[in-house]
Amino acid sequence: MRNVDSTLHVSGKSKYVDDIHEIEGTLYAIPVYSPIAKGKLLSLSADDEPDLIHLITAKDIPGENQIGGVIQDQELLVEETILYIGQTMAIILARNEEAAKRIRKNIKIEYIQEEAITDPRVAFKKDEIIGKPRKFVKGNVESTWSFCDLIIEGEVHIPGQEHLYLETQSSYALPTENGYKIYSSTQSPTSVQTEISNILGIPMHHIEVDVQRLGGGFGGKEEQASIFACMATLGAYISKKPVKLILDRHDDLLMTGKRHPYVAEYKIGKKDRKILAYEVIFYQDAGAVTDLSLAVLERSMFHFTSSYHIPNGKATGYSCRTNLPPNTAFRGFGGPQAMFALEVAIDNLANRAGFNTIEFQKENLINDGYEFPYGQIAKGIELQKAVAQSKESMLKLLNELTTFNSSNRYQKMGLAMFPVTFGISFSTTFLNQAGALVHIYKDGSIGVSTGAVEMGQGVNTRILQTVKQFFYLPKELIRIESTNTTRVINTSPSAASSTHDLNGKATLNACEQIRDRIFKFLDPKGSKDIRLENKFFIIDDEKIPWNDVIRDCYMNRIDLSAHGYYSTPSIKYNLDRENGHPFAYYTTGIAYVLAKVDIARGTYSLERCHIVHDSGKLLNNKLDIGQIEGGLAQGLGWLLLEDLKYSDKGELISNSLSTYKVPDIHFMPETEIEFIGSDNPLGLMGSKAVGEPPFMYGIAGYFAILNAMRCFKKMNFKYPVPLTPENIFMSLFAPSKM
Ligand code: LUZ
Ligand code: MOS
Repeated sequence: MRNVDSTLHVSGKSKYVDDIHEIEGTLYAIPVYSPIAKGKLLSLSADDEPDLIHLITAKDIPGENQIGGVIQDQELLVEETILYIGQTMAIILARNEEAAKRIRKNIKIEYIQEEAITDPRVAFKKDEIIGKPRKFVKGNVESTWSFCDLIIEGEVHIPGQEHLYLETQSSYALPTENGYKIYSSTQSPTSVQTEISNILGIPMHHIEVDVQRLGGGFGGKEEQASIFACMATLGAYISKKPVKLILDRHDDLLMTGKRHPYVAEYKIGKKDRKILAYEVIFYQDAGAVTDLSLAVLERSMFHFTSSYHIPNGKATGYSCRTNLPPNTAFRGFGGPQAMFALEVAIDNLANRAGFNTIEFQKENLINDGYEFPYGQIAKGIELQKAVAQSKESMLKLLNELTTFNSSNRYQKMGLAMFPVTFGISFSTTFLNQAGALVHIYKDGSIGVSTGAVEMGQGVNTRILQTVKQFFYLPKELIRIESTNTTRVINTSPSAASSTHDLNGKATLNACEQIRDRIFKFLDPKGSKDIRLENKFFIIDDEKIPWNDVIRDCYMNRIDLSAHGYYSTPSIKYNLDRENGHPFAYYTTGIAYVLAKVDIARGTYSLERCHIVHDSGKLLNNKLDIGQIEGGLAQGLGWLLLEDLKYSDKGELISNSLSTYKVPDIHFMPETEIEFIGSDNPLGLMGSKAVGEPPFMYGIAGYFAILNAMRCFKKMNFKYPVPLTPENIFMSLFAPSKM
């Protein structure tokens, strides 16, 4: 089935926050943010002018000037202490956007500037650490080093990444009779509701948050959308008028946090052809406040052994406070950083040993039964199957490479493989719950509400399909409603690749309740054989149309509406012992990328990509392919193109799309995707979560290029990121300057 939104999207009819019809008298809010990364705010003032309704500062906040979903350590508006460039100090409330921007230009700010920290290891040395350090141990690395025949140590600089959702942070807040209704471009309607409740000092039931869809989220709207929704609602509280706040691209790039950059220090050792021990220290650049950094770091810890059999492993993780915008969730959520660190270590080790890296990788993959350092036993790991299934394709790629490289001196091809094992569930156990509300109207049509937010990933299509298959109905009879906090409450963010599992299963639970009531009405004694089939109920041998049965149920006062609920069974985690079963299951797969580098110029093209991916029982292969291709593009962009740069004053230098390059269609390799198709009872209709895992296939692109460079010149690289033509060229011809 096609994505139900596709026709709306291509015809321009999909509604985003900025498309909502504005109520007359709507005011416009824009943030005034700090131009310095650290210091003290002394004063702030705006010229009087008729279009300025109010300059909102911390003093105007009726509740607590505190936000933060995990740790409340962030002021919505700076009172005195400035922590990063882009931090909001005040909000201009004006009659329109133009006026708001004009007023902002003339704002007078007085401050005292202090020296900023922009390097996580400098923060670490100054003891600027958020939360408790994490330590995961398996076996005993210390006593194993002496058994190794080769040990390598090094450090990896792992880059951050801008989300670049097409729709910038957006909210529209309307005062209602007894509270507020907020349209927000958020992955987490309940977080928006919670934060506003705190800022305004009013209970949650006075706040209604509604989300139709997002123009992309990628994690950037899991936590940080709340900030902007709070600002708009604060404006509505002060003015008693509807208030709109839509960031322009420049403000959005500057104010919002990114994927966390990490520095990783590693040591890895092997004996013969087996990895014996791996030790890593992660210095996470959290930015200035906690945001989701500790949860992101936790996922890095869970994935520090990636897809590899590490008999002795040790990881230490520090979340380091710097004076950059608070870094936040981003597709993969700390997983990519940890996996890239280990992949660099393995690549380095294999190359020093003179091994074929792909062979070495394959010989060290995990299987079912492997115990992860946090105690969960691997199950449903299909890596070996993926290797076997891709054998011929891989030989074809190798053949193409060999032929090309033997006849070209200054252009070289390189091939690399990357295996993905990604744990599915929120690592924060309590978030693994969801609700749904299913209505069957008396004409037989169905309305479904869940906590799931549609952000382009196709969750509405999957839920629609689930209901369609459950009741054997055509898709026209089913409508997926907006996500609204008065219909489905206490929603977890649409995140962690788990949205359709959790919300789909809650929907099924509601459907089952209604079906059972209908069946009981049709057959009170339970003696008949009842089935559903193509818009009909089959009762013994009698066929009654769906609509007739529904009307009959209504006339006989049968409740045709149900609230459904789902919470993932069997997951648990003990933080003190760093041990448990945090994930419902794992999504696995492997990717090969073939790249071609023009040695003399440093330019390259990604030629081909072959992916074997386990999506469980396929629920919708088009959506899955969309997620895999999109994830791959984003992962390739992360390590190859996207050069996120801050100055040592904490100022974003790559602050526009002329200085921050993202992949386009021409950048992408020709991609073939094969599925494995295992069964997975913990996924929706036997499927497996697919949102985040494919992001990490992009790592194969990075090593494909390095391997092409090595085909020209045998050398040890310093693993530059991103692997731009400049960096390739310098690595080859001026390595000492890298
Ligand atoms: N958000 C979260 C996530 O709160 N916990 C997680 O484990 C997670 N994983 C991926 C993406 N978002
Ligand atoms: Mo996410 S990084 O699953 O919002």
